[in-house]
Amino acid sequence: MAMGKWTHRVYLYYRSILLAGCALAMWGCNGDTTNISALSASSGSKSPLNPLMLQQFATPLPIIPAATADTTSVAGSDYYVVKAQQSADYDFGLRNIDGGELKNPYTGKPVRSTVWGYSVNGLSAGYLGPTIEARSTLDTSGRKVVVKYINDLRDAAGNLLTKHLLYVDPTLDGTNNGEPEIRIVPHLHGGHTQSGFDGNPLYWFTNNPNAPANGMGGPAGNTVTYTYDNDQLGTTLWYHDHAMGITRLNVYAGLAAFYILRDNYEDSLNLPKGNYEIPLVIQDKSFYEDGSIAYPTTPLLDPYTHLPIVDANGKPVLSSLPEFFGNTIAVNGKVWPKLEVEPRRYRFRLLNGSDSRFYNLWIELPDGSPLPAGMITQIGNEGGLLPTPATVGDTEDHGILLALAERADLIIDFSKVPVGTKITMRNNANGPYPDGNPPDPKTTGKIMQFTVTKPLSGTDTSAATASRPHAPLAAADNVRVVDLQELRDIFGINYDPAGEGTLFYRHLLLLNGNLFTDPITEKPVLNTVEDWIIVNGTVDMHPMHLHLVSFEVVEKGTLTGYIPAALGLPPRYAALNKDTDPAGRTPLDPEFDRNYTVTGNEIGLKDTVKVPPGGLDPNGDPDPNNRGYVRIRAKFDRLGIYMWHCHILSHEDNDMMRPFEVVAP
Ligand SMILES: [Cu+2]
Repeated sequence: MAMGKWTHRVYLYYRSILLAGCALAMWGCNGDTTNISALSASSGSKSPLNPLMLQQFATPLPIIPAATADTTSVAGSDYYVVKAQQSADYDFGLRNIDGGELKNPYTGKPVRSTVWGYSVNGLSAGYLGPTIEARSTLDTSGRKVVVKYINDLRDAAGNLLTKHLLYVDPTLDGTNNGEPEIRIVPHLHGGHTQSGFDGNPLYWFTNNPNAPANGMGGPAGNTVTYTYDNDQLGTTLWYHDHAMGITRLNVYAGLAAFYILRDNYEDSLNLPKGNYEIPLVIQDKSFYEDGSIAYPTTPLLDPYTHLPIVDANGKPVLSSLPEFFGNTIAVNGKVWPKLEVEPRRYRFRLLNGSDSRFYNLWIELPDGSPLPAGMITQIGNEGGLLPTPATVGDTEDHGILLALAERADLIIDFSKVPVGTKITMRNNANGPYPDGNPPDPKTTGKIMQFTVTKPLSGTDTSAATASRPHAPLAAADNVRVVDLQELRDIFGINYDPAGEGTLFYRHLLLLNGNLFTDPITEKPVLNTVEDWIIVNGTVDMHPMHLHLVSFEVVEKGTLTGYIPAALGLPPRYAALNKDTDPAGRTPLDPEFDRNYTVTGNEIGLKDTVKVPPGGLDPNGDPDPNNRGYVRIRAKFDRLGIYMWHCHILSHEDNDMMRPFEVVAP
C-alpha cells in the first residue's frame, strides 16, 4: 500500500483495539537491536564495522573546552551564538587493533565520519560542542545567559542541507505531516527556564533563513534567541536538540553539549578544578566500514497484507526501532579513550548522553583487586551536590547506575594506587535495562581507561568530598497518578533477529494512554507542590524527565491492584508497597532488587528518575499486582507549557512524551 499522511485517527482506532503490553511477543523490549540484520536493513550494501577490530584505550580523551562568553553585547548577560553545523571529516578515533589507520574500503582513505555539532562563539570540535559555563543568579555575582541559536546545517559546499544525516522515519508524530527533515530546537536539560525559552519540541526551525514560521510556535527563519535565568543551584546541565519526532537522530548526529552552572557555595569547597575537573559524556555508537555513523531501521510492513509499505515514489518506508544499542562506546566523542592522570584527586562530571543504553559503572584495577577505600565518591547528581556523598562505583555489584540523561559528579583519588596503574571504567548494565542482553565484556562492557602516568604537578590540597544540605519541599498540595505503557502501534514490522522471519508489531509508548497531541491533562497550579506517582506497567525501566522542575525522589516500590489509564478509566491502585521488590523482599534482604528503593545517589534534587519496571503474571501477561512505581515531589513555580517524557530517546520520539501546563491559581 502506498503511504500517505497518517493521521491520529488511524492511531486511535488501532489503539482502541490493540491493547497489548510489551511482553506479548514484543521483541523490542528484550533484545539488543544492534545486530547485523537490522543494520543492513537500512544501509543497502554498506557493511557494519566490527567493534572487535578496533583498538581500545589508545586515543587520548578529548577535554571539552569551555566557550568564551561575549560579556558586552547584551547588557548584564553572557551572550553566545550557537550554530548547529555539519562536519564531514570528524575522527572518532577508530583505529585497527594494532593502532594502524582503518581505511575506508570505498576511497582507500582513513575512515572519518560526517557528524553534526554546535559551534559556540566560533569554537567547534565538529561533534558535540563546547561547554557553556554560567553562574547561578541565586548569588549576587550570577549572570543570565542569552543564546542565539542558528540552524546552519550545510553540506561541504556550503549549500543548505535538505536531507537528514540519518533516515527519518516518516510515520511518527512530528514527521508524518510533511515536516522538513532539517529541523532543530534546542533545550537546556535541567534548566529552570521560562516556558517560551524551553525548546518546546514543536517550536522547531529549519536552516532556511527565509522560511516562514511553522505555525506551531516555531520562529520564522533559521534562528531563535533564548534567555536562561540561571536561578537555580550550581550543577551539571546540558543542552541538546529536542525537535519533535527526530530528537533521537539530531542528538545521535551530535547536537548535545554541557552547560555547567557554578555558584559561590560550591566555589568555597575547594573541589578539584581547572585541569582536574573534567566533564565526560558517554554515548554508544555504531559505524559502517567507511566510518559513517549507523543508526538501524527496519522495513515497515502492512499489518494485514505483510507487504512492504512504500512511499509515493515506490521506495520502502523504514521504521524506527524500539531502542538503539550501539556496539562501541564513545566518551567525549572518541571511542574507548584513555586519560593520563596525575596521582591526585580529580572531579569528573558524567553524563549519559546515549539513546537507550543504561550504564552500571564501576572502576576496576588491572588485577581485579579491590579498590582502596575512599578512592571513588559520588558527590552530585542532576540537582547538584548531594546532601550526603555516596560511596558507589567501587565494585561491579555496587555500580553507578546511570540512566539516559542522568548525571553523576564524581571524585576519584588516583593517589591511592601506585604510579603506572591502569584503571578501567567498566559497565555491566543490560540493554534494554534491566532484562535485556548483557553488554559484551570485550566491547560495550568497557568505557575508558585512566593511566596514572603524569608527574604530580604540585601538592594536592583539593577537597576529597563535598555536600550541600537539602531543605525538603513542603508536603504535597496535590497527588497525581500517571502511568507508562508500551502498546502496539498500527504498523506491523518484520524483524528477524533469529533469522526466522517472525512478524512483530511495532510498539507505541504512551503516557496515561494519551498521544502527545491529545489535550493537556497535567495542569499543576502555580507555586503548588505536587507528588507524581509514576507507575510502570512495562518490563523496562524508563528514565522519566520533567522539564522546569527539580524534584525529590520520595519513594519507590511496587503496587497492587493497578488500573491503568489506557483502559479509559482514571488510573488507580489498591496499595503502594514502599521499598519492596516484586518478590516481596524488604531492603535488608540481600536479594533485594535495588531498582525498587531510593538509592543514596538519588537523594536531594533530580530532574530525571528511573521508574522501576513491572513484571508478568504466570501467563506472561502484565501483572496488575506486580508493577513498579516512583513517587516524586516538585514545586511548579513557573507558568506555561513544559514537557515530561521518557529520556530513552527512541521512546520519546515514539510518543512517550506529553506536555504539562502550569496554570494560574
Ligand atoms: Cu521509555
